[in-house]
Amino acid sequence: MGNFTMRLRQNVFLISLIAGLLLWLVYFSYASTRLRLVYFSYASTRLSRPDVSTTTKWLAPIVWEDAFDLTVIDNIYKPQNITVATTFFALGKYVRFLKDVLESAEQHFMVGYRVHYYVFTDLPDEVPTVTLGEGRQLTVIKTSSSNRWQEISLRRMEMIEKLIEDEVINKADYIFCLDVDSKFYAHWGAESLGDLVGVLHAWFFGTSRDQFTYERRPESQAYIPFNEGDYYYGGAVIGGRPDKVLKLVKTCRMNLDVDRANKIEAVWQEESHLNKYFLYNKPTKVLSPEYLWDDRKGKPSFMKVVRFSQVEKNYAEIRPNP
Ligand code: UD2
Repeated sequence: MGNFTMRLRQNVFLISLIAGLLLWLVYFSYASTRLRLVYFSYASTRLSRPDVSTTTKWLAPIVWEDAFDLTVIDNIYKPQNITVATTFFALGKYVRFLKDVLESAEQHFMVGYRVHYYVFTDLPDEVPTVTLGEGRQLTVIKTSSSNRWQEISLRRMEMIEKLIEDEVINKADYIFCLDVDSKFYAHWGAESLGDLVGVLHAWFFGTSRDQFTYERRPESQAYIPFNEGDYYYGGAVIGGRPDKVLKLVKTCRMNLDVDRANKIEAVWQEESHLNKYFLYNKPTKVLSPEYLWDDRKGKPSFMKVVRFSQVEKNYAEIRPNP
């Protein structure tokens, strides 16, 4: 009887030992696979752009090629069936830019997503017919022009404000407001979406803060002193959730109104007011200059891709005033 109990105990001990070892092996292989996965995803998304900064000081992403995984991003946004409103202003001779910008947008901009273009123009009959993909539509909004290009540019704020309040707030999930004298050259997709989105101006990327062309006169509502400022943002790209962009354009429009009453126009019109707004209301996502390059500019090594770029234009010929 004593022998039988001892053997039973030995067997139970051996079985427990083997089961424990097996469990430990299963756990070890699971944990190491996880570790490897975590390591590789870290290496492929975080370490692939050591040449540029991929976050701001307030930890907003700065979007660069090879710093995001589009498959993961599309898996987030595609099931949501989102609509992206997109505005272009084409007043006077700027109507000639519409064909290229719209055709190239159909090739590269938010492909696979619903897009609703809103084209503001004083020349509706000259809006070109562009074949739009599935889920994409275009609305023309007749708008009065001005004999000053500065006025045309800055009045976009109040017109976007009205458009969002009247329509976009109920119909779209995101909005982008883009300069029309531009062209898409490569993919621009859901990686650009965020609550409040700004773009780094190609000509000021990498320059010191003192060289930024912020409004420097304290009399203007757009005033930024020399010791302040994060980046110089381009006025050609504003984006985000409609309610966030509404707050931005409304604030800028009100500050433009105050400036007008005080007979002062900021050095870069609404772009100066936009820079002031972003200083105190930080964008939640910042697009690198890949999203606003300039055809006249060479391509430094950090620019792995040009997605959207200003086309060359003869300012004297195309603008209504010098
Ligand atoms: C810069 C900004 C622009 C705006 C402007 C303010 C960039 C790359 N560009 O561009 O966004 O902030 O400074 O001064 O950041 N427009 C017309 N008809 C006209 C004149 C202008 O439709 O006769 C519209 C058009 O949508 C154009 C926009 O206003 O894209 C801005 O005008 P611009 O491109 O001539 O201004 P620019 O190049 O100085």
